[in-house]
Amino acid sequence: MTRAAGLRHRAFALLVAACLAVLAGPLAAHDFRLGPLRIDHPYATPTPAGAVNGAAYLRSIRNTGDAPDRLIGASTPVARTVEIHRSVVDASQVMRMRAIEGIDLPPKVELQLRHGGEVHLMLIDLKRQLTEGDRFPLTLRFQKAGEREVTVWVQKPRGSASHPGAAEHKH
Ligand SMILES: [Cu+2]
Repeated sequence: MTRAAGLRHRAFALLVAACLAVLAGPLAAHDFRLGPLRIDHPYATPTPAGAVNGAAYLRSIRNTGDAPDRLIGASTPVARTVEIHRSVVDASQVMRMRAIEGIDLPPKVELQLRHGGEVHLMLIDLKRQLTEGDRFPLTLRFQKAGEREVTVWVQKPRGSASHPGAAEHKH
């Protein structure tokens, strides 16, 4: 085999491997782009019947650009309002959530906004129950990049409890 043919062969093998990896993925994923921002797999955990609030997450958000941006808000037709929350452990070791004004997205940095993490999007006053398999739109608002509607998949995350404190969340 010539060197060029060998390289082509190798490239093809990698392509096949990549395709197989996608097909074999345990969970399908979805992602969105807005300018330099890459928003990977928005999801929400199912809510119990009658729950007032829910929580939405992003598997990751990456700023591939050279300038900082900031996530400053969100809205969805399934809730009256959306707040960006940070979980903090207070002096008596109780986990509490408080609303924050935004999330900084420094250039070339990938952040995770996953369940069990520090930051989440709180869906306040749900208009309907979120059940597994559901999808709903969520509009994310960024300081520089503007707005992007993404689709949120409602799914039970593997091996996790539900949103800590969601049930007793008060405003
Ligand atoms: Cu919260």
